Amino acid sequence: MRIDKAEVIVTSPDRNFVTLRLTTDEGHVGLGDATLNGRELAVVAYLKEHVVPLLLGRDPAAIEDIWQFLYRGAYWRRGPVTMAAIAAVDMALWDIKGKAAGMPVYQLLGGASRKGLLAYGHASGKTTDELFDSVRAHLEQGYRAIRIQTGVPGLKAIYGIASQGADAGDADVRYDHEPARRGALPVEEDWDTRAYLRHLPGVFEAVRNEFGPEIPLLHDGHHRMTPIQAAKLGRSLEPYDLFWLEDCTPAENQEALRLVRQHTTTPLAIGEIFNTVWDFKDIIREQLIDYVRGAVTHMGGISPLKKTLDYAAMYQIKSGMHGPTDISPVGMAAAMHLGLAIHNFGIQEYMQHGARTNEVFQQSFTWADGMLHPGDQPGLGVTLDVDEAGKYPYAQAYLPYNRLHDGTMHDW
Ligand code: EZ4
Ligand code: CO
Repeated sequence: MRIDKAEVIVTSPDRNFVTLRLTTDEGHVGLGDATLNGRELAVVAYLKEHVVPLLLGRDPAAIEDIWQFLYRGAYWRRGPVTMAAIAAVDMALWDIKGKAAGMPVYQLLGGASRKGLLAYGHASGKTTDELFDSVRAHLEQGYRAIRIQTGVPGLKAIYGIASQGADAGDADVRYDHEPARRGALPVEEDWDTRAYLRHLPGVFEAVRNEFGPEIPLLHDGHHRMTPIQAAKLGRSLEPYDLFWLEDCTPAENQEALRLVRQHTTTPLAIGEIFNTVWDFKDIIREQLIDYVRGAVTHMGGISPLKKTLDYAAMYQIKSGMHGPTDISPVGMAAAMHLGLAIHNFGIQEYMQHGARTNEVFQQSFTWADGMLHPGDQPGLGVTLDVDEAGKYPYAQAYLPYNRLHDGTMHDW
């Protein structure tokens, strides 16, 4: 078998997605997600200019060799643009291998280790009342684990809080699902860590009082704290039994987690912006985290993320793959196949794509009783309707950023 066509398809149904579509001489089509939120076209150029010409004529069965060729052969390793591009190739090749074998990808990865994947959704609200409504809406949708994000008194706008979308008056702005916003420039938000640290424990106390002790609750700190602030937050949240505290400190400084770890038993999750096993190596070996947040799309594909998670398994560290709406349905499918197959699955983030996205990408996964399953179609189980995709041209969109009250840029 040979790869005889490689197309890079950009579409923006509810938001921007970059998809690599490989076709073989035997007519098999493989899809890979290469979406890098807010920097999408850099990956498009990387793929079109430097990867597509290297793929044509190759045997698509040689997944590991092609991965090593693209990673080692470039000399310039790692980084979000490079690794999203390689991830798309890896996913598309697993998709083709599955279709050629007549098997879903999870079977090729060792078969199902469980019936389905526990998934968590994003509840949020500016106020505690709005937050409670959002939690109730998620429970009605069947979610059995919920991330809690809330407004902070004195701050105007915070990432991931639903009601800002309504304020913006723009039906296309899905703040309830995703903070990226279409427009020529990113939106500025404000931040005050001390106000946040004062406010959050009371919110979790209220949520536990209202919804009981059983439901797994999660929280995303979005890289905003110093190590000592993160330690303090982790400790103050201990009575509310979090499933995890995510990205408590900026991810570049992995040693920061040692300090956090010494002070709190709140479980820690990190890694949605990590690209390779090297970003995880020390924090896994030192057991500084409990969950690996890497996404298939941003970690270079199914192959390297499986290796990373197998390594994590030796330390009882589990998966918690990133699953926001900027992971395309193809990237989500890849995560579901991998999560179903590995022994150390923890939880899957699941935000739900919009109706237009689901028309562009037809998907075989199921969502029932709070659990995801990738389905049993050969390959990844996603088809891309190219005509439908063509209706939605690329639209510039950025994540927001934030500044402190004195104007200083802060971590987002
Ligand atoms: O900010 O997906 O845990 N989820 C998150 C997301 C990320 C975006 C970045 O592209 O933190 O909302
Ligand atoms: Co996050």
